[in-house]
Amino acid sequence: MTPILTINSEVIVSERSGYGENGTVRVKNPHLASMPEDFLYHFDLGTKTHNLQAMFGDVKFVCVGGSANRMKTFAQFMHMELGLNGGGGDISDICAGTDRYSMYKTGPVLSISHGMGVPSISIMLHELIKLLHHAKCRDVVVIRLGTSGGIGLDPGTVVVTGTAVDSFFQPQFEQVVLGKVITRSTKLDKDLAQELLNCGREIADYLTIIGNTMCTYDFYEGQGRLDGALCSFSNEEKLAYLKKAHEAGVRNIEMESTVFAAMCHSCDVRAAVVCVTLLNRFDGDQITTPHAVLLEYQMRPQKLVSMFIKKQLGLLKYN
Ligand code: R2B
Ligand code: URA
Repeated sequence: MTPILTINSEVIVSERSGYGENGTVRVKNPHLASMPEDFLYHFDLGTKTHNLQAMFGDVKFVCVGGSANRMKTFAQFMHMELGLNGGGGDISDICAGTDRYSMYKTGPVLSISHGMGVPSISIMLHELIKLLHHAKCRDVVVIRLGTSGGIGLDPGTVVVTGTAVDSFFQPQFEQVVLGKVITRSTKLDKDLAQELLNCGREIADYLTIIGNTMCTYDFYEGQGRLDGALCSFSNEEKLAYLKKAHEAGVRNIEMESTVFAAMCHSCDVRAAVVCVTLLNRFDGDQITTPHAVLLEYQMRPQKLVSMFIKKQLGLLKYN
């Protein structure tokens, strides 16, 4: 492993050491190979109890998002878009044995919910990456579809993340491991982001841009909101921080992108983040937009990603 940076704690290492064999997903854990069984507890799936290769070996696109309902809607939408609805029947939750996450599969597309925040998505990603590894999936793309607060953008704008940054606007994710801070790079796949942007540009109904996404550990004070149960700063301080974020290229704020980018990058998985903005944080903190409008906003990343998948599968032409 090659040291790449040192930031106020431990040496930071680049764990990227080339692609897995034949485009397979790498796990970076020497202990896994000697385990007689790997049970993915939060998915209620295991290497002894399930034939993971038969169930998931053909997966090419994994789409993840916070809400279980939204990811079910996405799976049903993709099922239609891929012309698979003739097969009939409802798409069932593969993780029905647990209520931690929901998972749906339609053709080569897996749709999984990850809950809110870094700890929740990180648990899901550990198990997802191992699942893709055990299933011997190849050339998989993982995309997070989400909601966010915009900075200087009209509500409803779709932001494809260029770089995921932390609350100090740094492209890194810090994790405490055995009492020490480990820092990982949050590099995302630039070509994939560009391809997604191109799809967004073909959809004329709303604006799609590439911008930096700031990931925070909290929705309220952590995102500079004045309307939480606690608030330790003034309106002026809040606006100054948001202005600084904007100057650093941040165009939206959400709560999962840094760990998502860091884990995918470390395991050689091509990854992207596509989030719609629900409000412009320069104008306020509360989300009071009518439910129907929010639902339409949430479909925007789904439509964009559906277009991308269909192009990749040759079901739609590239312009
Ligand atoms: C966006 O929206 C959620 C908070 O409302 C959080 O999961 C995120 O990243
Ligand atoms: N999600 C967030 O994390 N922040 C917002 O402002 C809106 C959605």
